Amino acid sequence: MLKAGIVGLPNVGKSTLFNALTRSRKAEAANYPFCTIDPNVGVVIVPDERAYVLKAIAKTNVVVPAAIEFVDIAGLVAGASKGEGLGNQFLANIRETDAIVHVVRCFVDDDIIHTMGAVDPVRDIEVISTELVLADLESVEKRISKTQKLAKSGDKDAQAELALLERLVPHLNENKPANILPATDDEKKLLQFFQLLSAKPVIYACNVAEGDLATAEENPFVKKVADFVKVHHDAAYVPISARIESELIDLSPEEAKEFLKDLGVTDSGVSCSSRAPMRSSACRPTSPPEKRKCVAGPSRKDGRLRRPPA
Ligand SMILES: Nc1nc2c(ncn2[C@@H]2O[C@H](COP(=O)(O)OP(=O)(O)OP(=O)(O)O)[C@@H](O)[C@H]2O)c(=O)[nH]1
Ligand SMILES: [Mg+2]
Repeated sequence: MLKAGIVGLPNVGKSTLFNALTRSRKAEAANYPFCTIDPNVGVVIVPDERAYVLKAIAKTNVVVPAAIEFVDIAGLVAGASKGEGLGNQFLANIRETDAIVHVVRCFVDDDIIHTMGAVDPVRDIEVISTELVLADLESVEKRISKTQKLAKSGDKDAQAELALLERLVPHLNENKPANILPATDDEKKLLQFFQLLSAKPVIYACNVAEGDLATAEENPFVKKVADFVKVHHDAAYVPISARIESELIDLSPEEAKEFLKDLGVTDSGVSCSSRAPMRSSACRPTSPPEKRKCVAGPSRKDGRLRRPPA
């Protein structure tokens, strides 16, 4: 199952979003930094109407929706890779995930503590991204010293590994995440094998104020994130209101739709966030209709994200 880590600065709404995604109140969400220490884990079935279209085409009654495990991780601060804040043990929680949902604060509310002062989502992205890149630089340097001996002995795999690691050093030193390093398909597989934090696909969840959800694309903070990720990171972004989404937990799907319609919103940001890591639905046409299944799952294009077995 695909595992996505919810990361970001402290007090930006990660646990609020986790509760909304998992339709639970499992995670404590409160107005103080480092409220979350141990990670909260929950499994979410991905809403994907395309699977039901395929179900009709394939004449089957069986639809297997995709599922994602979300992990709500403690807040990171500048210097985390060197042990600041809650330290670097939380980087290990991120290492275990396949994709990152990076929550950035795009709402102004003087009552909610911002650990860095004013709202500035691009600065926040850079702070977290730098920590991931610094942690990766350390792992790459350790791996280089381990691989060098084997590469010198003539081991072809070790030589390929070393060549990629040596390209990664200047790239990371320029504060660029590993996921934008130009690489061949084989090198991309190697990158996954290295388990680098900044090599993981990222979705930026722009947490906007309740009143801004309907017009989120015009929100100046969201615009800044959109412009920044287009140029500097190979990543998607989705505007959400973690607070509104968490208020939908107790409503039926029909009531939630009505509620969102009143706010001028057609689709929940939570549906988008959980769908985003999943890019395809698949039908298996080889079997007779009664044995066919519509299986939704992650895209095969990205080496790491695979469809679940039939
Ligand atoms: N006004 C407003 N407040 C929000 C929003 N989302 C979250 N909050 C509030 O921000 C505070 C922090 O939310 P959490 O979900 O606990 O934040 P977190 O990122 O998990 O924080 P840590 O676990 O401490 O890193 C809570 O008081 C939330 O109610 C929002 O969209 N608007
Ligand atoms: Mg939290």
